[in-house]
Amino acid sequence: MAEKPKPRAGGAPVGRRAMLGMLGAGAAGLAAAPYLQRGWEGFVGAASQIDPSGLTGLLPDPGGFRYYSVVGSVPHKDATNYELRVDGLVERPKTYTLDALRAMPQTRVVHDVVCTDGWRVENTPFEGVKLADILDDAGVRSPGAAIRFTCFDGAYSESLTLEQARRSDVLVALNMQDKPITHAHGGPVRLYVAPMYFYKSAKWLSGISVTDKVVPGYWEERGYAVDGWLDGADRHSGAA
Ligand SMILES: Nc1nc2c(c(=O)[nH]1)N[C@H]1C(S)=C(S)[C@@H](COP(=O)(O)O)O[C@H]1N2
Ligand SMILES: [Mo]
Repeated sequence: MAEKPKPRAGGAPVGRRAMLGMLGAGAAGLAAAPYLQRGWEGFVGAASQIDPSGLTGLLPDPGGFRYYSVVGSVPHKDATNYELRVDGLVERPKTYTLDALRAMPQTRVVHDVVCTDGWRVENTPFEGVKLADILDDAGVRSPGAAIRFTCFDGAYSESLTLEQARRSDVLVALNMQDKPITHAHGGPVRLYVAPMYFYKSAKWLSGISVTDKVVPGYWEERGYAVDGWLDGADRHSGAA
């Protein structure tokens, strides 16, 4: 699997230790800012704004996850303003509120989370609406064959084939580790594709569009495999 492209600052490559040192200096400056009152997420969000290269992804959070975003700042959304738009090659285009998603049958999937950068968080529960149920609600029409996911960060995108999207271990997730998904982890709603590397699990999910063929997503345009199967994944099982 290709690595994320190496970021550059001022034209010169910045090593991981150098960047972490710079972040350390930045953290001292941030101590006076209100960010720290928001705890770890506020710090990481703030640090990512002074670190457009994205290397804040190297900061481990207490749960073993690392924060990733391809943009510096992402709007916060909650039940008052969150919307998920389902459109493209469907019979019934539809927009879901957070409450509407909460009212649908919920499925819980427990699986290891694995990033291509080498970290793993074992046995992580995610819970939400099966993507298959949302697709059935909208009614995929011919020649629909794939899904394009978009995000309210305004930049990230992902894709799945229709067959992958209909698996019962692919969720429009509302909970992670049995709590509502935090903003830092892509809340209030993120995609969760249990049998694939975590880059397939788009954070801050806002759009599900049925397309006639796979449209490569953000990292896929930058060299990642479109099929992000984990080693040992059962590629043809419909089940979790
Ligand atoms: N919108 C969005 N979704 C994203 C990403 C991103 O940068 N933006 N990064 C992906 C990658 S590479 C990983 S490993 C996970 C990280 O999720 P986390 O920040 O909750 O640990 O989100 C995936 N989904
Ligand atoms: Mo990742």
